[in-house]
Amino acid sequence: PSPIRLNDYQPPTHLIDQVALTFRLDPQATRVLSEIRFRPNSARPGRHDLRLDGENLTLIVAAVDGHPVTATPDATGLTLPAAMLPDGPFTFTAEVEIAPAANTALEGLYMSNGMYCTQCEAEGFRKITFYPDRPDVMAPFRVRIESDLPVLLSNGNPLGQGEGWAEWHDPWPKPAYLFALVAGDLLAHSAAFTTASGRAVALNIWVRHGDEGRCAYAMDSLIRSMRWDETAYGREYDLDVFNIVAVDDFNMGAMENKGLNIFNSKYVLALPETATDDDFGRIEAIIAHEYFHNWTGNRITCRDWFQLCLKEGLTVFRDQQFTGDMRSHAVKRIEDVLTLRARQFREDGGPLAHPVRPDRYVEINNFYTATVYEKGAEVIGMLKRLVGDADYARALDLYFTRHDGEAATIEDWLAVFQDTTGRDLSQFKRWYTEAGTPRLTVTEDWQADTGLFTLTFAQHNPPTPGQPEKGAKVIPIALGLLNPNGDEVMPTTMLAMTAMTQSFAFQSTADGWQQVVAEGPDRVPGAVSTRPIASILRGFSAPVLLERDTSPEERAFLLAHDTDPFNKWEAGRALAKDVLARMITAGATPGPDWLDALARVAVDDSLDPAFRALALRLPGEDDMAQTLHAAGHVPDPARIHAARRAMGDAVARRLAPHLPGLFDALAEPGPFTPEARAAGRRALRLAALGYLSRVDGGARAEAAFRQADNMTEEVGALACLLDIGRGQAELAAFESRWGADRLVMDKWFTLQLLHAAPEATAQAVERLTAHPAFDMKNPNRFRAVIGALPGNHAGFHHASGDCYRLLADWLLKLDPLNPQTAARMSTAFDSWSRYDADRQGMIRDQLRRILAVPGLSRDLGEMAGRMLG
Ligand code: BAL
Ligand code: ZN
Repeated sequence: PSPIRLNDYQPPTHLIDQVALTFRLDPQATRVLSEIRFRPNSARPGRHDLRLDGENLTLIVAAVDGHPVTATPDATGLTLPAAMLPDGPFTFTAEVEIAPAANTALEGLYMSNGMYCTQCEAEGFRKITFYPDRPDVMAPFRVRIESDLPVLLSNGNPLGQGEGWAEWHDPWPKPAYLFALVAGDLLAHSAAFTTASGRAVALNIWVRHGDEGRCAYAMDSLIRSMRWDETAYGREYDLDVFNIVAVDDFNMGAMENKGLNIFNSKYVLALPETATDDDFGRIEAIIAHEYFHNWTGNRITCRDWFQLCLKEGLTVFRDQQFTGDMRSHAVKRIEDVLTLRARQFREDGGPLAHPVRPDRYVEINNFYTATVYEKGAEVIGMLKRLVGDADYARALDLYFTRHDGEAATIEDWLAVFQDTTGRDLSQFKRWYTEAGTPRLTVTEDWQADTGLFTLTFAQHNPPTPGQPEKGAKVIPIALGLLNPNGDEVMPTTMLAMTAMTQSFAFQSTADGWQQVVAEGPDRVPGAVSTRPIASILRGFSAPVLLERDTSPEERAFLLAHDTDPFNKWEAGRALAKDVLARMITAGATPGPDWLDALARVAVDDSLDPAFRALALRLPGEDDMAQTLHAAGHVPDPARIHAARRAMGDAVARRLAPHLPGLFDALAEPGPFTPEARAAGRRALRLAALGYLSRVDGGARAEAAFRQADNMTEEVGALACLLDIGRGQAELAAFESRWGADRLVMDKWFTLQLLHAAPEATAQAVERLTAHPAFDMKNPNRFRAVIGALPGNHAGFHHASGDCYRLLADWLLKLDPLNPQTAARMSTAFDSWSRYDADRQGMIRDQLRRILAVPGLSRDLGEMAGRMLG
């Protein structure tokens, strides 16, 4: 199929003033009655046909102002010729039939465990009824649901309900992708919220019977999110009710439908004994994310799907700010950068690279990517750093007032910053339109006689598919300077790089170190000083690959002294990656300097335990493959695996004297609480247990598994045992304890795959997919096994190629049922060009095999085609 292009955008021919829908629910034959009040759009002068999208719909009857429509639908919709449409407003009515029980793609109206639910973003509404299914057509909706099920929900406020029916009205004009409907035998966990201006809001989290006791943390997160958006952004909730529904079968994490968020149950349900600290953290973040969409996404939506980052980048940025405020900004930043590098840098460096605002797509579902979401958030962070907090706040206020109720574009977004600050953002806009991760190199110059310290940066913007050449980007570089004694002598200063090569000079003055004009009359006479140590790109101020020729001593110095927590961690990370790279490529062994530096961090009680846990985490194998490839090596997965294990053993031996004390001292007294302080202590305790298991043969981990009273420690101890090749009895005990709990069993599946030995990974896939509890129709379970496979880097890339074949087999099995999830999982193949010719050939063979299958979905076809290039 030919791609849809941004440049071809045309405003809609018709707008909608009002939608009324009636659903007569039935698993095999649901009837959807629609009454849509259209009017011609003055932005498209003249008379136009009206194109209505519609897929897999059986049209029973349709009419315009009561006159039957004779046109017949085609495979993608129905065209009402201009000649049969009145000149002014008119009402289109239709009755269609759909079969929710047969809908395994989980787009449109479908069923999950006897419950009806919808997923309409991006283009699912066209599977419900004929409609202009595009985000720039916004309308208020009235919905009537008829069903015997006890709980019947839709968007907006309840209008009324009776035996077998309920009616809802959403007064806020919205695009069809924000429509939602739920019907089921559900129970609510309820609470109340009063907005800053005094509106009483009923809050409900709807779940299946038996799950109502697992909603407290999600509700608490929702209430904190609602309050935070009022104080941080001045945004209040705008309906009388806010409903959340948890559903087991869901393609995404959650969906921000107006007033009726639908969530993957994984991101709602949590008890200490069933959910890990990471689960609690994700629940808090995703509840916040979906809630924040109420303003950034719903009240102001996207003009077209090319603008997806307008709502997603901004909403991710907002949820990152929220988590930082709730927990720790330093830890959150490190975690976000780890994710960015693992997912987005990988994407940006391969065949799937695309701009934050893509300019073409075949299937929009394939663009819910790390680039649109995570890099989209980074771009907003850079904008905020460049204009400063006060101007960012003023620009956001203008955005909310200027575009409320509209479907906006990235141009609109940048215009509010230009209008607020007077800055020209045309160069900055390249971050939205050009793909690829810039490489930033830095060289230092020190003039002892003048005391002038100069940093010269050069940016290189590598070619990406369809974009061979690129201009200079605006790169905010946060810089601090330290004296050799470890004192900070210049606090964080934001440098704005705008040229391909640019120098910044600094000098010690009576007021400390300052940026100076290197050449020119306003140069300050230099005071006698010593060469400073630069802390560059503090807080990871731009999503670039910083290439700096630094000595291990300087890195160790920054690890010990940097006042910027991100760069302190980054220095340790860079040291570890250097050591590991030498182990992989030159057979080196870790030297005492690095091991001692790591040990000092591990036992430094002045540091946040969560930070120490992150510092103790070794670089991942995929990360090392990416790094080695970027440095011009061909990564060998088996060597990377062996070296990383040897590195872990060396760390364990060096830390051994400290580990039992660390492990014991970090035991949390009293009952489990999910808050960040306790979670950070558990993270460090488990990091210690991981290394301890390598020296004590797993004795402590076995005891910790038996004694665990929370899932974090239960699954953490089990992972320690599997990591050293033990834990079979514990796996069996875990299964017999949790066999009936789908969410917990997902962890059981994933753990076994992640910890399978490289040569046994293919067998693990075969064994786990043959397990009676493996259900490919449940996206969580499919992701828990097949989606986890690339996380075992050495296993997935085993020289036999067995796992490549298995992944392709499973993608082809899933594709006819659920193309969206199949396409998402196929990205495991996107890193093929890093590896040796044999592996490249085997992966490309699998991609060709996929492409050759008749009837392949548009989703998987587009992905396989792009990966092959
Ligand atoms: N809009 C799709 C799910 C999310 O990003 O919130
Ligand atoms: Zn979102």
